[in-house]
Amino acid sequence: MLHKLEVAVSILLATGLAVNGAVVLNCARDVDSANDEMCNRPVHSTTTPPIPLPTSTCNSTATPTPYQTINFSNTSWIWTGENPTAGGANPIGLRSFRKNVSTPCENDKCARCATIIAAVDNDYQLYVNGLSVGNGSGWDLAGVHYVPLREQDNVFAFAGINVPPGGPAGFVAKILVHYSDGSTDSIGTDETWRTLPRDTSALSWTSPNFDDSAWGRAKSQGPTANGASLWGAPKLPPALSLADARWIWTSDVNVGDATAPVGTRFFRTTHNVNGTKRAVCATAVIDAYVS
Ligand SMILES: [Ca+2]
Repeated sequence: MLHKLEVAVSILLATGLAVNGAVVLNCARDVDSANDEMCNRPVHSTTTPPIPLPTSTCNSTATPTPYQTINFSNTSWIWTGENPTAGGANPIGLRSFRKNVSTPCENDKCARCATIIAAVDNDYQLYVNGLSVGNGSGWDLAGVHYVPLREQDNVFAFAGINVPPGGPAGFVAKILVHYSDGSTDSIGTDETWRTLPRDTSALSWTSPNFDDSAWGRAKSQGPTANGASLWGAPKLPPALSLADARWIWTSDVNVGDATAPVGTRFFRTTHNVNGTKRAVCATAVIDAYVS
C-alpha cells in the first residue's frame, strides 16, 4: 500500500518592536482543520505538484473555511460613562482605558504574545506593558496588532480620543493571548476595564506599575452584535489562508510507476527579519493528506 503525505503550509510571521532586550519566543500554532474533507482541500492553490492529486475523488472547488483566530464576538463597545446614554455625545479629548491580565505560568504554559484587534470612535493609541505598540482610527475596520507579552502579568492600555466635532465616542478591542503550549485565551472590552471620566495625559497611566485601583469602571456602549450598538461589529482584515501556498514534496520517485517512495521526508524554511523589527509570533496553517 502506498502512503503519501503532501503538505501545504502558510505562515503569518508577526513582527513587533523589540522590548528592552527581553527574550521573545515563538508561539507557533499548528492548525489542522477538523472539517478538512478530501474534497474541501484548496485545489485552487495547487500549481504543478510533483505528485498528482487524487482528482478522481476530488472534483469539488469548495473553498476551505478560512482560519480566523479572533473576532469581536461577545465584546462590547465601552467609554467612560460621561454620557449615561449609550452611543450618546461625549466631550472632545483623550480618555484612558486599562486592563490588567494575570495568567499562571506553569506546566509549560506561559503567555508568549498577543494578537489584538481594535476599533474606535475616533482614534486610539495602544500600549502594552508601557510600550507604545500601535495606533488606529475609525470604527468600521479593525486595526490588528501583534505584541510580545510577559509570561504572567501584562497590562493593556488604550488611549481613546474623541476628535472634533466630538459626538459619540466608543472603543472596542479583543485580545487573544497565545501561550507556549499552543492554547489561547481571549479578553474583550467590557465593564471590567478601568477608566477615568477626564483627560489623563498628565499621568504615567500607561506604565504597568501605575496603580489604577482608584479608577472607575468603563461603561458599556452596547455589544458588537448587529443592531445592539451605534457602531456594530468592525470589519476584520482577510484571514490567513492557504490560497497563496503551494503543495510541495520531494522529487524522488519509484522506478517504474513514478510514485513517491514510502517513507518520511523533511522540509525546512528560514525567514530572516531585518531592520528594527523582531519576530514575536508565527501562526502556521497546515494541510496534509495521506493516500
Ligand atoms: Ca466621535
